[in-house]
Amino acid sequence: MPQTPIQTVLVTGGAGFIGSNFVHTLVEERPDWRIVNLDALTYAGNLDNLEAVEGREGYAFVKGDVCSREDVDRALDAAEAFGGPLGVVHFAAESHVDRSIESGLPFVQANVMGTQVLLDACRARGVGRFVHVSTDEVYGSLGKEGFFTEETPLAPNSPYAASKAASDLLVRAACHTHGFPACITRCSNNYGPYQFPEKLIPLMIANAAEDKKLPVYGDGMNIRDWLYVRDHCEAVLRVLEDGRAGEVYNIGGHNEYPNIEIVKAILATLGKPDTLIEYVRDRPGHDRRYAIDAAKIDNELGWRPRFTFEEALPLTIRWYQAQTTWLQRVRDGAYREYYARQYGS
Ligand code: NAD
Ligand code: TDX
Repeated sequence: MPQTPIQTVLVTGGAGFIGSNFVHTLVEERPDWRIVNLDALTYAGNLDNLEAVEGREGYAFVKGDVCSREDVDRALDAAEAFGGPLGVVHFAAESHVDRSIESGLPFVQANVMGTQVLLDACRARGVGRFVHVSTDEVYGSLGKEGFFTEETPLAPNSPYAASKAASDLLVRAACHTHGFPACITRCSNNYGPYQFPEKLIPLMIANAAEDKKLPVYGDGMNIRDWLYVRDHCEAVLRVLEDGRAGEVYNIGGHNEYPNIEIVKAILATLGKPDTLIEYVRDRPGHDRRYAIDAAKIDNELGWRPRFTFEEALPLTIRWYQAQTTWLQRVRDGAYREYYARQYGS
């Protein structure tokens, strides 16, 4: 039995890539729970991702900014109206490293300020469970050997990673000072359905499908530890139900690949030639390698990934191939019309 019998979940950033997958995971795995989704619908928020749950009893969407106490209170009101013990899962963030290199301030605003506003509001309501969804990037970059554990010192290298590390420290402080019952999760790179095609895997699939060049940064030998998004969502759910307050849980799949191998695997699956690959200028400050030691969440909460890369990468490629309309609407901006149609402007 879960230590806290949650009945309602407030999800922030539920219209984004991982947040929308988490909403779908909850609908499937906890069909009795009520869900409130608070999302500002930035360029990365897409209600097309949630068409299947729109109108469902026990689901409510609140358009709002986590930086606004008024918006957060509205979402908490909606969650309290559903009743029962409440848990909060905080996904909302600016999430793309390249954008943070262009301009760091929106990252400080959404990721740092937004997290503090949310913490204050949740604490004032006596929220009993809170999961802060963070990233392995807060640990910085690894050499050829070793893994990030929960004890690895924070050494973020991009403005994105620094803003996430700052938000982690604010959550930590809320736990330490106020006894606020939060957990922090730090996950490696996700892939799967509904990922905005600015990130490596969906960008490469979309470009290859149109015979466009596939831009690989630097020498293509930077390594990421890839995890299927459904596995991440199930890990977050385990932490929400049974994580120990004040603890950090790393989430990863022991699934390291250099970028160039991912790109070549995508081309091979789509039957496209390697000549589409174009090596381009490296990302400034580009972290060389991420790799997660996920022993703690395995030992304490019994979570480990269900999907192998060999099955889930082709699954993901097929999903994008089948969802040409979704992809087209994201790429030409039409996905933004959904909100106006559904909710009025
Ligand atoms: P995403 O960019 O796809 O989605 C972010 C969502 O948050 C969007 O729906 C957006 O509209 C919303 N949002 C942004 N600013 C907001 C604000 N101020 N108020 C309310 N909503 C706001 O991101 P993602 O890839 O789904 O990542 C979700 C979370 O998981 C982030 O916190 C990210 O740091 C973390 N994470 C992501 C990965 C990954 O590989 N994508 C890995 C580890 C951790
Ligand atoms: O066009 C590209 N070419 C390329 O070579 C892009 C977009 C990326 N890359 C490289 C950079 C990275 O080494 O691919 C790797 C993955 O890049 P991204 O998809 O941008 O992910 P990353 O920077 O690793 O960060 C992601 O994982 C951790 C998410 O975007 C973060 O939100 C998460 O915290």
